[in-house]
Amino acid sequence: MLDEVNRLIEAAGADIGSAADSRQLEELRVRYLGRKSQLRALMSRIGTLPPEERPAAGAATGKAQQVIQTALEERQAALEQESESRGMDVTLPGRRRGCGKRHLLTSLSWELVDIFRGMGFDVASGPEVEDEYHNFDALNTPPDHPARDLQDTFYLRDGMLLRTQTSTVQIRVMAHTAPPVRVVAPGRCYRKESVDATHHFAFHQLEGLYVDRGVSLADLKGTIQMMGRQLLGEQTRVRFRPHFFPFTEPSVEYDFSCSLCQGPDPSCRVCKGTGWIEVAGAGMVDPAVFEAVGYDPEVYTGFAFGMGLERVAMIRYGIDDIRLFLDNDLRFNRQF
Ligand code: 2NL
Repeated sequence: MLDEVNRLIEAAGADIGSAADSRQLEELRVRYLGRKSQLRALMSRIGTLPPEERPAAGAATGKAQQVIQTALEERQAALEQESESRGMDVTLPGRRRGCGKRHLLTSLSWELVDIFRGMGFDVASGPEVEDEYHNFDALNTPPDHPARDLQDTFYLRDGMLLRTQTSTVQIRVMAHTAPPVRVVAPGRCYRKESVDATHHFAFHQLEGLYVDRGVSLADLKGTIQMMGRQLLGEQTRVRFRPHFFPFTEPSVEYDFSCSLCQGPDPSCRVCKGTGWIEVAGAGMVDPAVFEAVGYDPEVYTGFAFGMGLERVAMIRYGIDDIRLFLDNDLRFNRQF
């Protein structure tokens, strides 16, 4: 019997020592100490032994129970320590969380807003879902104007549409503010365009408006000049070319001198050898627009200008595909 107990202790010790986790340990506890264990069987056989052998057998089985119990506890403690050191090293540096940043168009818009704030302009915003009055009628755009075509504008239910320019915001500002007004309106606009490298159905604009007594085309030119210098550098020159918009008269398109080659360079990829970069349009607010918002065109004059933020960003950073702005590809977004 004593030999059997010793063999049992040895076997249990070996099994417990190689148990890989606490689930295996629990199985071993049941096997070696449970009600159906060999040890229990030995214990219940003690009564059948000759009386003089019983004390030694009782002591041996009791000792075996203790030894196995201790071995189980020690192994459990060892396993716990092992898994702690494997699972968590408190000296490791923390996992870095990706940090977001502003989108290129947002920072450009903020930069432009800052430039215009510096010249005394306020900032305004308004709804992207507009009505035909604010988007077209008040801007002197007649019902048969091609811009109103179903092909060019996203129309919604109940005479609503997605604004095609942020002039809608300035109309709203003028409708509830007496002149003088100096305001810029950055924001998203929509046009029903087929998407390609230079066109997108969703784009961003910044428009500006200055109304007061005696505002002239020279003020417009000075303001655009100032923007160009701050945006592209002190050496930037501006030029106006005649154009047409329904909401301004006269109307112009304005160009900046090329920020890359600083002059006509036949091989320049930004200005295509002309020395000038076409930016956007502007003009003197048409008297019909003033009448729509209740300003007296005999008393007040004003200039307005617009620009596409994508266009400005493409010029400044040499971006060749407008689709990149809204793709949300981090490889692009992270660069700015
Ligand atoms: C462009 C040209 C322009 C305006 C926008 C405007 C606004 C009011 C009255 C009159 Cl409330 N005009 N805005 C005027 C001329 C041009 O935008 O190239 N945009 C991207």
